[in-house]
Amino acid sequence: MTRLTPDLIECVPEGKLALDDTLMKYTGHTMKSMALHAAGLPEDTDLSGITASVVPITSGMGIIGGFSQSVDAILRRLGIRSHVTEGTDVLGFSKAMDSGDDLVFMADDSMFVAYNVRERKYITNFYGTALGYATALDLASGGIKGKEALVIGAGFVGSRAARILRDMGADVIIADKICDKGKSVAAELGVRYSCDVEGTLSKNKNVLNAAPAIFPGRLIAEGAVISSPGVPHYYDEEGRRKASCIIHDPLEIGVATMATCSVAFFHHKEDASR
Ligand code: PYL
Repeated sequence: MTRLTPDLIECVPEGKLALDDTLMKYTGHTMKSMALHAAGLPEDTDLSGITASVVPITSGMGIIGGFSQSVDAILRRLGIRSHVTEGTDVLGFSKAMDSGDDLVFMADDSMFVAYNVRERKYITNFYGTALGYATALDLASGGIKGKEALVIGAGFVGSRAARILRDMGADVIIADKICDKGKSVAAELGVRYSCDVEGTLSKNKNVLNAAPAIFPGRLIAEGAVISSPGVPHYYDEEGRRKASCIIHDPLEIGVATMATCSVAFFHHKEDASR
């Protein structure tokens, strides 16, 4: 998992990334409606009755400047009544409990969770990001069911995205530069795998790039739909020209989908996978 840096998220609180414009153009949804759709909730669900605390966590490599504020801003953009706790770590968590808030968001160096206090269930950012970007690929591709979908990266997000796309009915191929990693995830999921990341990428028009890797435009298939949560994120001019769309943001789609999946626990009692 690539650790975010303040420069990557500095635009998030003001919503300057124009993510909604990109998503509306390629998926017909806003970030909010796509996240609600991903979680199986009505796209006009009113989230203003939901409260959330965001707890800054100082452990390990410590606070990322702007991280809690970005998460808070994304939740507010969904209509959730959110705030960043005054205290950090356990003090912050205790204040979140005392506030009676419905959801608690907190991240250390290894895990970022949204905890639904009343249902006592959590959603990870790995799952929220995988579901959010798989949903974006499904929508932007005009429906991924019955189509080939390449997942690059068999890590925490890629392996979950491959499972989700498989369950959406896609013909999934998973490719990782560490061949055995892709092979074992493919075996677990019952999908195909490839050890030739670049060769497979150049042949696929529906791609979810969950790898911390940059691919030259010569490898991008003409008209490719690229759903790209991976950080660092960069496509050269040739890649941007050849792709029919490239969907990326540093934090928003993952956090928004974590939030809607956490809210969905109030509606569906079954556990979402994490
Ligand atoms: C959740 C992000 C998405 C990509 N990489 C993950 C990351 O950077 N995780 C570390 C988050 C640390 C947050 C810090 C704070 O400010 O509370 N503990």
